[in-house]
Amino acid sequence: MRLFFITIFLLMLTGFVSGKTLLGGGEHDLEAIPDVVVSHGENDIAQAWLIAPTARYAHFVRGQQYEAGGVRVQLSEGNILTLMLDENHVFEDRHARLGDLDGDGRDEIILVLTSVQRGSALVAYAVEDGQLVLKAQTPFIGQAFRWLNPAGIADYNGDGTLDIALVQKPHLSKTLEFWTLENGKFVRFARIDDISNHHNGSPFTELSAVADFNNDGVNDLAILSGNYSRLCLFGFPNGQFQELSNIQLPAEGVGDFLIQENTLIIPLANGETFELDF
Ligand SMILES: [Ca+2]
Ligand SMILES: [Ca+2]
Ligand SMILES: [Ca+2]
Repeated sequence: MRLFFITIFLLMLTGFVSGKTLLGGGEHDLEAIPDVVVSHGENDIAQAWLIAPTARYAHFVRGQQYEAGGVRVQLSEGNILTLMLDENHVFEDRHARLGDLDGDGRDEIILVLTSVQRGSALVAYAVEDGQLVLKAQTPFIGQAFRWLNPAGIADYNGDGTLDIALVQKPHLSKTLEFWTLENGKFVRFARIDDISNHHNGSPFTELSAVADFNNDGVNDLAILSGNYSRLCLFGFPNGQFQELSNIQLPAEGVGDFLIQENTLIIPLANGETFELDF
């Protein structure tokens, strides 16, 4: 009996009981990446987080010394599911995003998957038959040490389906792209050059924000110009891709964008913030 309690105690220490319940959620997962960010969902997935830190792909664009080798989710009904990548891949990402991209009431898990030979791609996983399975993927950039950074998930063009904004190669060619799932495949429906949402080596990956900046009832994207000195607002008024606004900043934008009520706040390189009311 004593041995039984000791065993239970040890299992609780490691965070698992019967491999099904993770006590306290992702923050208490000993396999989680350092400084784990846990995403919370309201559909079939309660939590999602990155695990298995590895140094096998030494790109480290965010200034850290690891990438994630796997992702773990806790379903709303309690079960834990884990997906581990092989030696040729990492999740070159900060957190696992949740969103129902195909409107079936179940969340997809949206991540940056990087091939050690071919660079990054955007991927969406879903829970099927009790497993995490790859549902859709954009093409790999095609070269090692080439990255993409997601900028926001929203229904930007107002057609009722969530879309994903991302910047391909935010330190090099700097192209903003909009993708959506169509018949189970990622399709790109808008792009524009000379936009960025990350400084190479910076821990701040969210130099972008989603809100309805022009008050037409559809969410828009705030992001920076390629030289980080201008705030650019993009939207799809009447379904047409447009730059809604382009504003000179007093200094380069450097920190994660924040939205408080109806104010967009951008941390600047001079230590001050730029604020835009909308
Ligand atoms: Ca779904
Ligand atoms: Ca859409
Ligand atoms: Ca809008």
